[in-house]
Amino acid sequence: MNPNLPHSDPSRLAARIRRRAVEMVHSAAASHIGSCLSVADILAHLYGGCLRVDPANPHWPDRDRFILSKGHAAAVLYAVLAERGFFPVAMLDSYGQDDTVLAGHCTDAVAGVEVSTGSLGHGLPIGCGMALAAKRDGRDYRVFVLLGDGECNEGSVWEAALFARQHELDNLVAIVDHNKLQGLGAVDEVLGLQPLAEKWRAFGFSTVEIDGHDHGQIARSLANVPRQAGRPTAVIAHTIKGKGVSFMEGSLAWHYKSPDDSQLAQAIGELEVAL
Ligand SMILES: Cc1ncc(C[n+]2csc(CCOP(=O)(O)OP(=O)(O)O)c2C)c(N)n1
Repeated sequence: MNPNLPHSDPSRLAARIRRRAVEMVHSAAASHIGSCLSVADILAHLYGGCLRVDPANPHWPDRDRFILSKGHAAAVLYAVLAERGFFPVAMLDSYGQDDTVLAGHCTDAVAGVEVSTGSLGHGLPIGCGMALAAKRDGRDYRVFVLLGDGECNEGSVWEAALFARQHELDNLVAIVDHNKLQGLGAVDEVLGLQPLAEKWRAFGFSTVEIDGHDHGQIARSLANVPRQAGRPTAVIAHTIKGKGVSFMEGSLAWHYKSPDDSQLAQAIGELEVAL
């Protein structure tokens, strides 16, 4: 890899997409910045080298598929796609504005976005279909689905998990962004999921728990897929909602709040990355 490209260094790429997401959400006066920041490190690894994708040919049939099932974190996905060269970074300025394709929830009108998401609970079922299609077509692409932990309250997630094991979809990886908060409260209080990793194991997934902000652990967890022949993989990534901006970290309010001008300045200062 060329070390001068931002995607060659996942920690640098993560910082850049955090900053871009904060700026986008600020200028659009939009929500979900906490949800964006918790997955920035994971996205930086996926698009920094893990995924087999070609930005010049986003519909390449043998590409790995990625679905951001928690589609409300669209800003940070658009940021990483732009950094990776799927479309010009200047387009990010239109996020959340009138007449843009960069809608507040993921839309497949954007180059590199596989599936429009935002209604929670749909990404894993769709990912199962893609993974099954790969098997039936004799193709070796993998399918990665990033879900929220609150999203795991949706029954469709667990129906899809049953399906994945039954069909031995070892080309499927479910990554759960386990930031312990959802929109209106703590996951444990709204509808608890513990023991979460044990549940995925019980559903037949080869399951690993990681620190979702530790670059070594993220890289290792994504490097060897499948972990076990015949079994889908689950990566339970322990994360912090709002990670990287002190006053947003672990704060429920930043699910919906948008930073004002002085909060934007403080966030940019803390992220310590020039664009
Ligand atoms: C089917 C459905 N129900 C409700 C919502 C509203 N909603 C948007 S984000 C959110 C919380 C999601 O929490 P989590 O999956 O933990 O993601 P996080 O924001 O913490 O990353 C909810 C309930 C939705 N988008 N879709």
